Amino acid sequence: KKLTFHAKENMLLMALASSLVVGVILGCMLRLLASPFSEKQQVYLQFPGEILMNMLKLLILPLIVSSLISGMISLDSAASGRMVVRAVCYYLCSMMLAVILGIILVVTIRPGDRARETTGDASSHDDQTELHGDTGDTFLDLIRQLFPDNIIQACFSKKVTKLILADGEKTNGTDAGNSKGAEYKRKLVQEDGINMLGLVVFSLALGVAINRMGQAGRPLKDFVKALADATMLIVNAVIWYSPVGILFLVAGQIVGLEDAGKSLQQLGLYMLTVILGLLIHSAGVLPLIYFLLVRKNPYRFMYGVLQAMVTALGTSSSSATIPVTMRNLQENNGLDPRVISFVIPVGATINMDGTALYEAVATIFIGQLNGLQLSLGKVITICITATAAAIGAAGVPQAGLVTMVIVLESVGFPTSGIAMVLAVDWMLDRIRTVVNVLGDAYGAGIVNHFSEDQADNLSMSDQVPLTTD
Ligand code: DAS
Repeated sequence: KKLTFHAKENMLLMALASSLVVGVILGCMLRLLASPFSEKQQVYLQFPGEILMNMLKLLILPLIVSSLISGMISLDSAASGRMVVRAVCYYLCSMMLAVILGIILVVTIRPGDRARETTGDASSHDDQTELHGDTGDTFLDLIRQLFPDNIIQACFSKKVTKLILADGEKTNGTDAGNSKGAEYKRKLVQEDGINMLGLVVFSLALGVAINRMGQAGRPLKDFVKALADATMLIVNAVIWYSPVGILFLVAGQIVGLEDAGKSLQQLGLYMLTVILGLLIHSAGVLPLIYFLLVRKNPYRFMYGVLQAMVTALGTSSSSATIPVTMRNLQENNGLDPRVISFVIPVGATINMDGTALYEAVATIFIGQLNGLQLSLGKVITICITATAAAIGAAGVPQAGLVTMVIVLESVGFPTSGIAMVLAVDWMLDRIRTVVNVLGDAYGAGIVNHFSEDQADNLSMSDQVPLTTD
């Protein structure tokens, strides 16, 4: 049975990898032979991929709620408290390391200076047009400056959130960057998608409440356990469809690309800087941290979550990848289901190493393009705000592009620079999402190790397995 299981897993992995390759080939062929593609044709082409995205998104709600609550129920408060502290410490350290790596690379390679020299256009420094208009209310402006968007979104109604973010109607910039940036911010604020942060906080609170109920909470405990099992059964079915979905997602994205040639030429060095940073962080820094703390083969661990990494590459969404990440960690890497159900939903919401690195690099690149100087103070500010912006970014496509506004504003760089990096964000978003998911997986592996090691023995009222065997 075990052999069959591994054979099935490897077969699925092969199917996912080949669907990526076939998707790229199909996309390129359609661009060459059938361009230009109308919007409607692009919709038809991406439709099978949209079905995958929506199926995975539908699974997030039942999976997060049931797994977080069952995680809370199965751990005594001391063990869960220690687990949260370990996880958050790891998240902050790994994101800060990613930002520092990104800054070192972008300051060394200087893609923006090179691009400016080649194109010769020293864009004017004074287009400090703000994506945000001021709300004219000091208190609201203070909230807007202090908190990332999705924390504002979790705490306030949509109406108040829109007022605080003052997006759209107050935009006084005319160039593409501002309108695009405002469009993304509007999308983030108005998107009716699940507010992950609110969901995580509610689930943890409900878990504590059920624990407090003692015997009276038993029916809810049994219900939550059954819901977690049933949801993972559906995940097992959806994951077999994912190669088809990923193929059409990638093909549709490539067909819809704007003039890739021009932007690749101008932004090639910038892309190289981001991809190099993401590669070093995911193939070097994260495995090293895991090895130093857990003393096990980090690449074998990475192989166990390869399905999740490919799903992240195809969907550009770490939230949508949660079901696959949890399944891989449980079935391939053998982590304790209670740790997984605790650490992954939180990690996918706030731990984004790839996004943190990307925002630091993109911000400094935009500064270089505008010939703006980078003082030590600005570097320190970028370290802090890029980490905060990554924490605030939702696990949805191109969220990191929106929260980058926080980093740009913190150092007074023009938010209109977003238009510069927009053209290649579709690819960088995929790759940074893979790094985000890998960072979450290593975080779960490390927390799991210390939970076993510290004889936390995860004392629990009852065993709550994540997946049915
Ligand atoms: N696509 C986001 C994610 O799902 C990352 C980002 O936009 O930066 O993690």
